[in-house]
Amino acid sequence: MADTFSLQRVLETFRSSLSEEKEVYIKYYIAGWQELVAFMNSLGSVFSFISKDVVSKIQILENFLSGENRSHYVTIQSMVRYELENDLVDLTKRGSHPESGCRTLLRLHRALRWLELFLERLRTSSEDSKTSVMCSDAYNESLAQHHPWLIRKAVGVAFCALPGRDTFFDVMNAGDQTQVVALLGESLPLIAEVYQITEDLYVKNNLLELP
Ligand code: 1PW
Repeated sequence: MADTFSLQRVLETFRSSLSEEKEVYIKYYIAGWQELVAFMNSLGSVFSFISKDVVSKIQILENFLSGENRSHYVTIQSMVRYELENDLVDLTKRGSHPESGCRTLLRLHRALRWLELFLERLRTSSEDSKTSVMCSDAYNESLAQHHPWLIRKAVGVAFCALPGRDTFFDVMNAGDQTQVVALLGESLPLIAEVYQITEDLYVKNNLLELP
């Protein structure tokens, strides 16, 4: 992973994450998140508490990917099957498996929805739109419902410190605004598809409320 963010690379990693059978490769899913962390870090230190949590979630999943049971952690589908069949998930309250792959990935999955909503707003925004408003609208519509008051407050403060729309487009490193908008138009359906496949899997297995 390079230090500078590139929207193009995010697109490529999410594209690589879908198998022909429409399963989601965990390796590329977290690679996509690593790119997004680089992006958050380029936005300044107010985002560091947000990226820290994402980094620790990525780390938990990476440990599974390189651990002795790694053959079960190739796709999100195989992970869910394996962890459920072997009682490795705390289903109703936190117990002996507080850091299962299923509950860890669920946190990233919820955040991905926020990202999707935000990027869609950015794509269709006009020059006078405010990034902080787009960010918090997307957040309130998605992730906020899963966060306690204190986190919602802290996230709100971070959003206020976001750079303006022009800077945002620059940081994406994908050419002028027209090109960024085009690339967003291309990448959003992919992110949405990865999100929806994961969502359907979690619904089917009744995993959307994992503690
Ligand atoms: C501008 C681009 C940024 C894109 C990334 C957005 C990610 C937003 C994640 C917000 C994290 C806020 C601080 C941490 C909260 C955790 O309590 C929470 N984690 C997440 C990812 O929502 C829940 O994890 P937990 O406490 O149940 O382990």
